[in-house]
This record gives sequence, C-alpha cells and structure tokens, in this order.
Amino acid sequence: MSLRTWTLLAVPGRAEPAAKMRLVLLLSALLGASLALETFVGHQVLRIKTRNEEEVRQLQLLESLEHLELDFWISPSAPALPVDVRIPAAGVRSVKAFLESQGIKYSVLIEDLQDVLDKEQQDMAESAQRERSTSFDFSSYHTLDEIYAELDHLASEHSFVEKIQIGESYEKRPLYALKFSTGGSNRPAIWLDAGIHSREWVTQASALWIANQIASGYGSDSSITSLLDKMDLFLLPVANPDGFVYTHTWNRMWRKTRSKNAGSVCYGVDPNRNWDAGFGGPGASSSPCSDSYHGPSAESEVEVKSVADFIRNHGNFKAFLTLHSYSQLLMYPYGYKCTRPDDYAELESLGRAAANAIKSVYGTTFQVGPICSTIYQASGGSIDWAYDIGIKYSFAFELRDTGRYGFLLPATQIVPAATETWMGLRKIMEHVLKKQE
Ligand code: 0X9
Ligand code: ZN
Repeated sequence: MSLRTWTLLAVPGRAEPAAKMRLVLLLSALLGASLALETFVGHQVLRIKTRNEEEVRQLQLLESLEHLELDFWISPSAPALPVDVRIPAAGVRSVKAFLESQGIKYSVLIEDLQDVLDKEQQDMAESAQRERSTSFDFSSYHTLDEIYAELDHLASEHSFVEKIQIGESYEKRPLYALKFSTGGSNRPAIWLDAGIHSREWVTQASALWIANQIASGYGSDSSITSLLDKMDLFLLPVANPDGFVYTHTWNRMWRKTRSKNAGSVCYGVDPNRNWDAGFGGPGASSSPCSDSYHGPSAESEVEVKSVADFIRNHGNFKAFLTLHSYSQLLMYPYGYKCTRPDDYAELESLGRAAANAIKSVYGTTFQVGPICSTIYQASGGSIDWAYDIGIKYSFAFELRDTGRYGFLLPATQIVPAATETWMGLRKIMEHVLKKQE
C-alpha cells in the first residue's frame, strides 16, 4: 500500500474537509518521518573547491571510502570543477576537520537537508489537495501514478499523441513513452528521455511540461508544426520508474535502478553507466554499493536494454536527448574517453546556439562541451552509446540549479526550468530537421 493510500485510509470519514486536510498533512508528515521515508536530519551538503590535482586526489580517496557513506552529488574530477557532497550527520564534523587539516576550501550549500525535504513534502501535499478539482499541476512534483495518468490524458486530448509501452522495469512497472506522430511510417525520429537518475526530479517534471507544450503547440507553433510534419518524437518521462517510486516512498536520494545484485547486500545499478559504450571503463564503479556501479554487464538493466532495443529496432533515430540534473550543462560525446567526436565542430556550435536560446529566457547560463572536459570522465553513458551507433545529435542536459538546492530544486522552479530547457531542445530539434531536408 502506498503512503498516499495509507494517509487517506487513516482519515476518519466524518471529519470536516478543512480538518480532514490538516489530518492528511499531519499523518503524511508523521508517516514520512517514522514508518517510511528515510530521514536526513543533520545531513549537510558541502561545496568543495579544489585548487590542484593533489586536492582532487584527496577527495577521490575520500569518495572511495564506502563506510563513510558520503554521497557525492558532483564527483571530483579536475581542479577547476566544484565538488558537492552530502555528509550524514554523524560524519559532518570529521569530514570538515579532515578538509581543514588538508587546507581544502569548502562552503556549506545545505545546512540541514531534512529542512529542504520537509518543505518539498509539504508543497506536494498542498498541491495534491488543490489538484483534485482541477487539472494536472505542472508546477508541482508528482508520483509515478499521477504522471502516468497525465500521459493518458495527453494522449486522449491530441490525436497525434499516443502512449506506448517500450518495456517493463525490474519491478515490473511499465515503461511508458509518448509518441508524437502526425503520419507516415517510421519517419526519422527524435528521442527524449528524463529521470534515468531517479532523484533528479526536475527532469521528470520538466518532461511532462515539455510534452504538454509540444502537444498543444502543433498547429499553432510553427517550429513544432514543421518538425512534426516531417519527423516523429518519442518522449520517455520516467526512464527509471522503480528508482522514482523508491525516491517517493523510501529514500529521496536514490539514484540507481532497484535490481538485486548477486552476492551483495546493496541494490541497484547506475543506469547511466550501464550502456554499451566504453562499458566498465573510467568513471564507473565495479562495487555494487557505489552510486556509480556499472552493473554486471552492459544493458544488464532492463530499463536500459528496453530503450536500447527500441532505438535499434526503430532504426531511424536522428537525435538522442536526455535530461539530467543538476549543474546547468549541455554536453555531447564523449564521456568514456576524452577525445573529440568526429562531429565536434557542429555539436559544439549547435550546443552554444542552444545555450544561447536557454539564456534568452531568464538569463540562466549553461556551460557547453564534451562530457569528459565539462563534468568528468564517465563510461557507459547513454549519449555516447547513441552517438557510437550513428545518432549524430546526441546531447545530455543537466538542468537547474548550480547547487543551491541541487537535486531538491523547489517546485516553484519547475516551469521556469522546463521553459528554458525547452528553448534549448527546440533549437537542437530545428537544426536536426533542417539537416533532414
Ligand atoms: O554522472 C552522470 O551520469 C551525469 N551526471 S549526474 O549528476 N546527472 O549523474 C553526467 C554524465 C553525462 N551524461 C551522459 N553520459 N548521458
Ligand atoms: Zn543524472
């Protein structure tokens, strides 16, 4: 039984609506704190600024010490790039003492993670109350069931939008995508996914807003209309549904899939280290307890294999776009190696044009570049796989913010983040269409 059902069942039937709502909120809070959701009281997120290779090495050493249970939101890679790390309450003092003893500079991004999580839960509960009488609220976070219901709703409202199932997760949840197609057979297509890392909630939420934008823009927005007159678009808003449900019910900070690892007590594989592109190379872990565990073999995760099979079977994809958070980056291959792709010049200039389009909305800056030099070397990533099978326009977006809230971006920023991201996506899609003609 889900948390939500629990709280609803627990409400006495004859309570007045206002009192009932207070009870629901209270019970959700109590249940959230005690029976279900893991709490993060006293956890801090630090931003560490390294100044040389030696300091990077110190942090990489820290990252390798699994018993400390540090959660690197941004892993150490090069001196110029920031490192963000969540530290459980018990370790805050000693990690800070270690950094100070080494002369490594840091600041506190989040004082107490649970305060931010409580606010997020409260926002969701309030929006769920508001929504009963109205339509889907794009400016709040939603459960998997709510998102899947909205896919049905979008498909029912627009004749050229269809909900398709491309597979089933490890825990047997359907992998639903929206197919936007105005005709033809097996037209050249664009792929867009979100939420392969389950805790990156702004991505699933943005994907829904973007789906609605595209659905309602056909026939009125010239860019969407000319695109869908020639090409199909496939949008997978929750690429890792098991992980996503887990972030709602047990651990908001869950990133991986939920598959069982043979011979280990730890669950899950990093689905963005599981693609068949430099599999098992640098920037992936062979330890099942690591958040960047690559898994036993490429495509061992059914969520990854389902998408890879779908794209291979279709055979006519021209662009592969994927949404992650956070850091405000727009990246292209490669991540598993640090050499430039053949299409470097075109991808770099298209990336910059997309970043300019993003910036034109609210002034948000996205850095552009290959994965390896922009964030860190990471093998087994999806866009490298897509590029290497011949899908030239392969980009990974890292949405808002740059660390103030990290993965816990307040719901008030969903629509702004989605709006600016859409401008960047649209720039890329227009270019892909132009190259088709
Ligand atoms: O580590 C990752 O997988 C990505 N960063 S995140 O903080 N969202 O986990 C960056 C990797 C680049 N993306 C792809 N290779 N698709
Ligand atoms: Zn991610």
